[in-house]
Amino acid sequence: MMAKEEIIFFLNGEKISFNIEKIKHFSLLDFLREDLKLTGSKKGCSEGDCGACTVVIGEYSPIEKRIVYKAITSCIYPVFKIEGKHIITIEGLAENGELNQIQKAFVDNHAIQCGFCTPGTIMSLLGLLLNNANPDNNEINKALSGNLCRCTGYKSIKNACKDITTKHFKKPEFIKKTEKDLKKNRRKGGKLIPKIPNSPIKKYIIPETLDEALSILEKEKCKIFNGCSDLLVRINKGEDFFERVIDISQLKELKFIHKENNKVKIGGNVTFQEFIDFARREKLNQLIEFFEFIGSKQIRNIGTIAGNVANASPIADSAVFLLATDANLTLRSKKGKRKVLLSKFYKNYKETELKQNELIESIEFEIPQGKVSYIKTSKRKEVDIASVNSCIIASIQNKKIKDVSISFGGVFPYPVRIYNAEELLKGKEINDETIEEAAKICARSVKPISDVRGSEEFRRKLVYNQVIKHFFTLRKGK
Ligand SMILES: Cc1cc2nc3c(=O)[nH]c(=O)nc-3n(C[C@@H](O)[C@@H](O)[C@H](O)COP(=O)(O)OP(=O)(O)OC[C@H]3O[C@@H](n4cnc5c(N)ncnc54)[C@H](O)[C@@H]3O)c2cc1C
Ligand code: FES
Ligand code: FES
Repeated sequence: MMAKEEIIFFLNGEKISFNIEKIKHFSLLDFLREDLKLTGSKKGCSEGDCGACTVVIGEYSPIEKRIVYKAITSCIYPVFKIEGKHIITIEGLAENGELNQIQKAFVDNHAIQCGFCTPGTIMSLLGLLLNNANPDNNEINKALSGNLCRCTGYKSIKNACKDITTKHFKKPEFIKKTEKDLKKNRRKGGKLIPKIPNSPIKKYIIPETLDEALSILEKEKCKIFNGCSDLLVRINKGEDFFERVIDISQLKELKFIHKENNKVKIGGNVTFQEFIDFARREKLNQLIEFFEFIGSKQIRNIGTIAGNVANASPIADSAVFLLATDANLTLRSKKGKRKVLLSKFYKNYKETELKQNELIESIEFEIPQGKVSYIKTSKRKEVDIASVNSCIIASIQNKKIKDVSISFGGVFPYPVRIYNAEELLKGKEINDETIEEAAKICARSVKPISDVRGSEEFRRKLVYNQVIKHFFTLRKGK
């Protein structure tokens, strides 16, 4: 594979070929601010939490077969991902000296507030309106969930958004014009040898095909980069360093969602948002509700489900849900494929079945036929990590529990199923005594640790209370 000398992308409607050697910063935010001197996107946290750095990316979606727009946090987005994409920043919005519709609405509705967060907030709303020109309150709230305001609140910002929708949102001309070019200039792979000062990354490989990716993984020790919503946070904090990287986020062979009868199979680079959009098309409402629990809109636009599972965090939300569905992973290497039950995938804290030459090709699970109840206890509802999270899927007939699965996160070195409580419940009449007994078994079976998110005792109490609350919800039929 030849080393590439330049990357080609679109920036605010303009096609740009940029020499790799001139890229001096690894995150898109630093590239924009420091290398291109576009300082409109702000740096607040560098961890994907505050939304001040939000920009919009336009790209071709192989799933939807059209150009889609996504608000993303540029502080945790590697700059090398921008090849063949349209990067839209606050600087591009005003056209012919006139403020854009969203900017005008912000002025008219006093939504500028502190000013520092405003570019990011405007870009989040642009991402929303480009996909849905007439959003309801819930959709506006979801779009703003990753933009933190600690000065005034969201009332004026939401008023500005509603103001735009009543006046009919028009897609900016420069965005429309770029769409044709974007279809022609799809992303190309290649090997990049960056010369980024103070960065450990010496080789950034973007394979064109899955086969190429597997051959590389077979031959050299490379870190798999996918959405990077975990990895870039750790790199930005100086907690992780990788010399050689293989970016699998655009591999066409991993970008699919299939549904056959009751089974869903998700490719290894499908993002949370791509899955939510699929669930919406298929009217899988329980799944939409669950996946919209995760992160913020910006994070769901980049983070993948396979990455969430592979990262092996004890509180990974999708792993807790998938465990309860008896999900299967297909692990793939140059030598072949193997299927592993998710319940057998985790071996210890951050230790999994995955070998150095393997990647998660797909995740397969059955759409729950029973009722699903998911609880995540965290300090904030949006963009927060759980102290304890759990999922119960139960089929209840004539007040008897026909089938049940119970999974927990945050109470063991990895997400776990509590099989002994499931056994107790199966076939039993659903009443207060049985539920209390199951809650006690769960609380006894877990091995939580004390850390910043809660003491061991607190977590054990949460386990007990979550089981009681799950069955309260399930009995009410919610
Ligand atoms: C602000 C913020 C909020 C968040 N909120 C939540 C939340 O509410 N709930 C939650 O569960 N998580 C949350 N997360 C974490 C979540 O975004 C990640 O866990 C994400 O799903 C990881 O996917 P990724 O594609 O970004 O993985 P990456 O960061 O690219 O990679 C993560 C790990 O997985 C490996 N990997 C990735 N894909 C594969 C593959 N196909 N095969 C093999 N290995 C692979 C990588 O090598 C790496 O070790 C949040 C993150 C941020 C920054
Ligand atoms: S700087 Fe805070 S999310 Fe990027
Ligand atoms: S708008 Fe910046 S803190 Fe409120």
